[in-house]
Amino acid sequence: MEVAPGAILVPDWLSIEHQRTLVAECRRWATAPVPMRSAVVPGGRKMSVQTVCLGWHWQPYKYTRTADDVNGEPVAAVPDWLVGLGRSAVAAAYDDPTVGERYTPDTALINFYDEGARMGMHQDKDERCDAPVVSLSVGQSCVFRFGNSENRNKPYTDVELHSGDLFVFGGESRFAYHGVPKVIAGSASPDIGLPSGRLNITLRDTGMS
Ligand code: MD5
Ligand code: FE
Repeated sequence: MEVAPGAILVPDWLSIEHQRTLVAECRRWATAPVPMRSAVVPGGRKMSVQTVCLGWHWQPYKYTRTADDVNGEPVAAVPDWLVGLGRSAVAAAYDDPTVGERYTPDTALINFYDEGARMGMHQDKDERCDAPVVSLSVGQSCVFRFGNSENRNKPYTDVELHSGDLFVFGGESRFAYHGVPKVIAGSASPDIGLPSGRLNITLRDTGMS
C-alpha cells in the first residue's frame, strides 16, 4: 500500500517466527554492550522512547561508533541476517529484487515504547545518505503520523501500525516529517514474547565511514 510516493506500507509482512526472533534479539541488544536508554535532547529533556543502536550509535543529533552519552562502549555490529531482512524488505515494498540487492544498511535503531511513550514530529536527517529507511513494528499497535516534507504540521496522514507491519520510506518520502502520537492500549499481540509495549526496528544507511 503506497501511503505517499516512496512510502510503502506492507501490513503483516513479518511472520510470527520473525517477530518472536526480533523480540528475543532486542532483549539481548538492550542489555549489552550498551544498555537501552532514553536519549537526552539538547534542551535537557529525556525522550519517552528508549533506544539502543547497532552499527552506529545515534544520539541527538549525530552518529558515533561509541556510545559516548551512555557508557562509552562501541556498539554491537548489525548482524548479516538483519541486513538480509532489510534487503528482502526493500525488495518486497518496491516489488523489485534489484533495489533489495543494492541496499546495505549500516545501522539499526531499536526503539521501545511503553504504553505512555510517544515521539514528536521530526525528520530523520542525521544520515548523510538518501537510501530508504526500513521500519519494522513488533508488539503493541500505534498511531503513526506520516507528514509532509515542509513542516511538522498538516497535511499528515495517520495510520495504525500493527505487530509484523513493514513500512519503507524512500524517494520523495525519505525526509518527510513523522511521529508516533500514541501507543494503543490493550493491543498487545499474544505469542510473540512481548507482554506490553511496542518495538520498532529501523534499518538505515548513515553514509558514514
Ligand atoms: C518508530 N522511528 O516507529 C519510527 C519509525 C525514529 C523513528 O521515527 O526516528 O527512530 S521510522 C519512521 C521514518 C523514518 C524515516 C523517514 C520517515 C519515517 N518518513 O519519511 O516518514 O519508532
Ligand atoms: Fe524518525
